[in-house]
Amino acid sequence: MNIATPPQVSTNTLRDAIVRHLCYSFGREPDFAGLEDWRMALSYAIRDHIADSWFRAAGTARREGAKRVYYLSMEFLIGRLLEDGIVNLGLVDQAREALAALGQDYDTVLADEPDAALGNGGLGRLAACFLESLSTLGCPAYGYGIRYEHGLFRQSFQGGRQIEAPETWLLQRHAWEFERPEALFRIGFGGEIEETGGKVLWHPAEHVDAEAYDTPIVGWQGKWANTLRLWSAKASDPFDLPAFNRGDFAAAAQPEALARTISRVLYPDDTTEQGRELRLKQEFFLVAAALRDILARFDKEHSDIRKLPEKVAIQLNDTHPAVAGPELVRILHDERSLPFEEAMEIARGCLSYTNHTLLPEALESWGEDLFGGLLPRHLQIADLIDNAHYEANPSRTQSMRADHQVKMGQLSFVMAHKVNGVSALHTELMKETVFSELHRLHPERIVNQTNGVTPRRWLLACNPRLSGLITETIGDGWVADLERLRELEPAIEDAAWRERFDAAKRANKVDLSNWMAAEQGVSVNPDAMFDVQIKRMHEYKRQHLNILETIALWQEMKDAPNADWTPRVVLFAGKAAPGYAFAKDIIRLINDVAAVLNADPETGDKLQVLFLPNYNVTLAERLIPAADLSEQISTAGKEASGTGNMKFALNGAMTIGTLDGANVEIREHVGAENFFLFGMTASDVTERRKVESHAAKAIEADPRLARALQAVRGGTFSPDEVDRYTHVADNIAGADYFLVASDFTEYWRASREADAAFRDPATWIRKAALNTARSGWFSSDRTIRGYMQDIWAARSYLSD
Ligand code: F58
Repeated sequence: MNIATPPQVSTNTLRDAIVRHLCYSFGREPDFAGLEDWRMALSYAIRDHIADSWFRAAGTARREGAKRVYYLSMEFLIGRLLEDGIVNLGLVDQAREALAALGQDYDTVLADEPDAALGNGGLGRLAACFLESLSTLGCPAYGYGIRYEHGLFRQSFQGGRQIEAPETWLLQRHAWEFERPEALFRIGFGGEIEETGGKVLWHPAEHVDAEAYDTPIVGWQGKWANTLRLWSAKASDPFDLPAFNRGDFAAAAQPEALARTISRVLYPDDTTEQGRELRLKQEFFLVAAALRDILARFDKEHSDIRKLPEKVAIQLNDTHPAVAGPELVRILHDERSLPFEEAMEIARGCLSYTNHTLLPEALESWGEDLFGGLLPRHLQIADLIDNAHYEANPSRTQSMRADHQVKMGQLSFVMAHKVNGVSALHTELMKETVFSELHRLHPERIVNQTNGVTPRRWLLACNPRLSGLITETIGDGWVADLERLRELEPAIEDAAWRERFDAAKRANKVDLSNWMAAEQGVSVNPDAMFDVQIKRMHEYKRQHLNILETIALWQEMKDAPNADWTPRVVLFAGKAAPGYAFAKDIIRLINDVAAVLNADPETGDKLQVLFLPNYNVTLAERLIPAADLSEQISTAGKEASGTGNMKFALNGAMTIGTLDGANVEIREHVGAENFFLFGMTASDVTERRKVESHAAKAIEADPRLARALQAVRGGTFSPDEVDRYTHVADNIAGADYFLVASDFTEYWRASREADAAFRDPATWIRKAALNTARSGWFSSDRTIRGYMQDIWAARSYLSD
């Protein structure tokens, strides 16, 4: 099947389309148009081309009766879409020129788009990269998620403390979605089970409607586009007329308000118990709507439900959509009358599950009262699944239904034909820890699919200087075949080429410095090493290790201010879950340290610290191309993969990191000599935890660490409240579960190695460039090919 590349679009054609949309889609004459009008008009002009490719792709999939991949995820962290669309259609020059001809600045117009933050972090961003790769590869697929009215909260700082405000991406006009009032499903909750004549019927007590909104996601060169279908909750019976007639207007509007709560807000990764019921409702809402939609599409094209696994692959993005197992069995058994065993087999043939964490607190489990109250039939089915699994595997000792809980990880495992981890190390640890028994019983089920990132957004679009240089050197084949970056290696041996590589990095750093001066009022030295840690705030990610080392460095600088220090700008960004007090304290500590260090006349030109507020996809796109050093310093065994680590390496930053997650594979690819390794391995970590007073011993052995901790404890950074950080120092010196103290000395050593390397630009630039040249394997195209082959048995409908 050959799908033609879309026709080339000239600047004039695009300009006319923009004006046409401005006038006739938005009713605005060019002379009176504001920035948002221009952004919307350009988006619509681009969207027209995406839609053409979308229709062609859907037509091909229908005609061919193609197997579809369905990616079920509670999160899609898509960020802005306009630049993505323009870049993938190859229309950057035309769009820039068309806008210029209309008196508008391309970058300003693009920057007007809200950043859709429908995700917490890596898991949600991975889902977005996967959609783009699925389209690039021409694999027929749908992403299914929830159309949250409010995405991840907006973060600001007051007195250094995190303040959360609601995120309102839908308040600005959004160009990309198509409302589908005809794709509407009624979703039930609660109620009773009735057993009559050997049949079981579920009579829910409460109903909510799920309405679809479709966003096309276009792949590289516009050859294919898939659909992101997000569900919005509406009241089945929106208006209580009797209440209105009684004059009780608040009660009359209540059904609508209650129903909408389900898709009102994205759950932040939180440690609190509150709102657990609503979260489960959201999960079932997504799953039930998606499965009904999937089956409706299947029924249109095929008649034998037993063929479902041949035509439908459903990927569960973590356990959040795990109730898809029982729900699919319920539909097949209760509604379509298949025998229970067969229903289970068919469901398993369709389902597969990705695990993203081994942290015990993040493995979902639901109390049976809550679960059974909301989903009474699903609780029964979970028991039936568990019993069937036990009967088939009598040596089993652990049940997914122990302790009055429904354990979603185990349920997902049992209901999936494949279960995957997201890096080689993580997958091995899955086999050894959380899923050890299930792995023994089903040794063929766990497979690895190391994460990847889309090179279109994370190199081509976000770093035009570097991607321009790459294309000039090796042509543009790398964009769809990222491993071709290896072809850069001969050029890297050429000093003149290295200078150009360095000039691109330096210009990116100047851009970032200017932006920080304008936005944060802080001016930094663009010749300093830009040392960047950007990710969710979590103890296992150890931002506190980074700030402790920075404090120790500052103290040494003050001891010898005239020594030959490598100037550093230490940049942080990341949000803490609103209920995660310790993570919020670390943010405040970093801000307090920044205030003291940045004001120190003795060291201010050599060491600066900045915590940039409201980390999101757009900020990542700004920071990553400008980074010299990428901080990937999690406690070994805790970071499932990481994907930021890949983006940095791809953009020519060196990593300082532990042997955790995909760092292990990044180091193997870029070469050990081009990676600053430090710290304990996952098995060292297990051993070290057994050592009595391990933190105290580490502190005793390292006076630098002792002094830095003392400064934190003694109020050096909180003179107005001396004991503000006592508990942080106590934590590190005490239980120190994440082994900050025990890894400190090695981290310090590796940081000084990085300093020394940075002082030798010729060597540094070569190493940085080799990181780019050897990161091609971390493309999400490679990851998706792996899923297509090993998990989904899905194929591409493109051939070139
Ligand atoms: C992340 N998980 C992993 N979870 O931490 C990271 O190592 C990995 O690279 C990435 O997934 C992709 O595989 C993650 O982002 C969440 O954000 C959850 C969202 C729902 C609540 C619990 C956290």
